[in-house]
Amino acid sequence: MQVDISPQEADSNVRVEAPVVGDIASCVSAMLAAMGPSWPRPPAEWLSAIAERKTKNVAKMAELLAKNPSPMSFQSALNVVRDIVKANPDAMLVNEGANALDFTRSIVDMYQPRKRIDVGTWGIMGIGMGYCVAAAVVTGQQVIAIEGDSAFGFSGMETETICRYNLPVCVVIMNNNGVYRGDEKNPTGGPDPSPLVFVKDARYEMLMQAFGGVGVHAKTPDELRKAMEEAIRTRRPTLINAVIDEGGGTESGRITALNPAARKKA
Ligand SMILES: Cc1ncc(C[n+]2csc(CCOP(=O)(O)OP(=O)(O)O)c2C)c(N)n1
Ligand SMILES: [Mg+2]
Repeated sequence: MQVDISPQEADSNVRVEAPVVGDIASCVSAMLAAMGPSWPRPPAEWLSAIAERKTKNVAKMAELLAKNPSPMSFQSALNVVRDIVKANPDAMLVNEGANALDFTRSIVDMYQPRKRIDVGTWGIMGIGMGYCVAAAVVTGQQVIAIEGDSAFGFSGMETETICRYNLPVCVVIMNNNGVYRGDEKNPTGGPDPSPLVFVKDARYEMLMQAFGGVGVHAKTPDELRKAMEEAIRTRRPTLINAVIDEGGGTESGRITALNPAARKKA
């Protein structure tokens, strides 16, 4: 069963047996009303097993969010973003990347509908800066973009557009020096870097400074928090280069395992 506000989404990636089109709260209310009060409850054992797993996961995540490692982990940086979004529920949240996407999806809560725009089902990199420009112009609200460093690169020149129109956009780059992580080795043993890694410690914030916006190099959660608060207070175009542990990510979706040749080698 898939509940979606957009009918085109049903069957878009896997076959859906029961597409339900509508706002999810209205759909659930309608289903509950149709089921009536005599619907048998699921077994208590199953419900408590799920509750137990949930409590364990929440506790594990709370522990990771509270840690303060140097360099920052995705979790310690996103703990800050989570607080800032909570304090600014009217802001639009834009999100793209791999780990930078997956972790943000699971850590940063939303408080109002239609405030979150990300790469969607197909994970298309490059939408981020265009979304920022459009969201700022259409809504007039503050925009917060959480970007992987690779994802940002697909449309990073739009920082010029953001500055040209002086849009209230705060871009936070989760800079782990590459795609998934920044410590991959060239598998052929040659002198070139692995295709997954970028120039170490690239100073992306200078790109925003080049066009007259604010650029911040943030190495701690405190620096990140201060810079995000300042961006929202001033509504100035801002790019925060958040330095993340280059070994802290994983290959998103474990796609190598889907490659039959790679599986044979393993
Ligand atoms: C248009 C497009 N090209 C390529 C990809 C493949 N791809 C998926 S995620 C990703 C980048 C992930 O790196 P980054 O944004 O730095 O995220 P990280 O995992 O490092 O946080 C790429 C290139 C894609 N999804 N879309
Ligand atoms: Mg990255």
